[in-house]
Amino acid sequence: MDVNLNFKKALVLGLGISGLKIAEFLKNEGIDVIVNDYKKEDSFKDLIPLLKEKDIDFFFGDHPVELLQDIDLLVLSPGIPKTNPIYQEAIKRNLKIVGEIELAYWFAKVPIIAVTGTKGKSTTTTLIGEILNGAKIDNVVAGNIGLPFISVVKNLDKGYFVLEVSSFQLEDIESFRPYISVFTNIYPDHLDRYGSMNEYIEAKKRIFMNQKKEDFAIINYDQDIIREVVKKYPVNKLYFSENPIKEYGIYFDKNKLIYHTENKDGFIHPSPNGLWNSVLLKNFMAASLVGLILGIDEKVIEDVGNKFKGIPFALEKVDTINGRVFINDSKATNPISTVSAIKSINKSILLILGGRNKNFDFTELFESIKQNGNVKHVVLIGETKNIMRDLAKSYDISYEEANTLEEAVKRAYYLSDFGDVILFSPACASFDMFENYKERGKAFNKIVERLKNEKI
Ligand code: UMA
Repeated sequence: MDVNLNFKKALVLGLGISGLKIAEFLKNEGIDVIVNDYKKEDSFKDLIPLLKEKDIDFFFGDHPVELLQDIDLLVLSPGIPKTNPIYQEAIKRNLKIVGEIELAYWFAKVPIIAVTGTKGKSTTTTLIGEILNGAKIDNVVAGNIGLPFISVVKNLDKGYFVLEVSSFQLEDIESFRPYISVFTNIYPDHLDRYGSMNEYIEAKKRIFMNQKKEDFAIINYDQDIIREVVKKYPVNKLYFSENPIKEYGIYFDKNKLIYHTENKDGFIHPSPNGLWNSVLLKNFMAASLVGLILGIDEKVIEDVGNKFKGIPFALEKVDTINGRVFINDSKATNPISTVSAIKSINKSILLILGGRNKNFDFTELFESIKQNGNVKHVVLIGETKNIMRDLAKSYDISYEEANTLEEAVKRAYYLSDFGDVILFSPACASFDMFENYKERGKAFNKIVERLKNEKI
């Protein structure tokens, strides 16, 4: 659609990657812009020359309501909570308030496939992009995955946007209407922003709120709560499940994914080496349904499943050395993620654990390791070594300690047998030994590469 924004001056709250792209976009549309962030000016010294060059006004260090003077549009970055004083005042004044996703949506010329859920959003979004690529359908993958929608919304005239959308982003939509929505799952999360699980669900379910009967929703059948929530929307519903279902959708049965849609029934038979864990398989089921709705050939979908290695540092399959599979889950910066990683792997595991101590209680993690029974040994690194050593002892879990990640990987390799998985899922932040989880992940991959080349 051709849009003419009828606003004179916008206030953009938050100057992270979304805020900057929103401000630049609005400025290009001929609107005066002021950006406001509660961090001190010092944090933005590299950005200020760019803001000045683009004639974007700024105010840092606080969120004073006086900034609303002359403003007729307030745009929120996703990380701005609704307790923000400027937001509260703007509501009182009945000002137009939108989030980045809504603003971008006004300019989108192609249909949208939007993925939400607590876990697996990025993986599912990436898989959908890969399936569209495989079918040679134009697409751009963006959103919460790390690329603001607003920064690419003018890049496509045909094909699809494949967007990862967070609950934060969904809070501030109004007309945003995906052609296909995907709801991967829901677990307690962001409870610092939402007072209760109910509030969190309220935000997430907005993904369906503008969908019509010609649109599609792809839903996790195995969570009653999501099935219940989607019921009242007029959208076409397709489900994915670990067990046989009668409804339209896809399920896992005897190494095959059986699908049943309005137009077609059939199966997809991905190689177990490709989709090697149950979480990934479920994400793939959801992505496959998108492919099937769009009429993409099963073989193309299957091929994506067979080649997919996972997204970087999130249960990423790095390599196989002498029958040992090395998995990089550096993104697991809390115990819950590591528990979920262990549960998703149906093989014997050597687990590398530990990092910055963020005062987590690791009891549940060790309880889970004990109960699950598939972790045969843990190698401990980082600041949490002492706490984890005590827990390993008290749960009678075989463990040892290492001084560096490299030493840990070598020890795990040494202790492993053919067919084992060496899983690096630290359950902690990385800041004791690395700059961030990505650097930590890269370091792990390099160690595995060196190990393969027998340089260590
Ligand atoms: N800020 C304020 N006042 C506040 C809170 C924050 O001024 O009350 C400022 C901060 O000082 C900072 C800026 O706002 O300078 C950050 O804005 P933001 O938190 O909205 O983050 P962005 O950099 O714009 O990135 C956002 C998403 N971040 C969040 O939702 C927290 C990114 O998702 C997303 O990739 C990006 O937009 C592009 O769409 C990250 C994320 O953690 C990966 N998402 C959460 C998740 O996945 O669980 C929802």
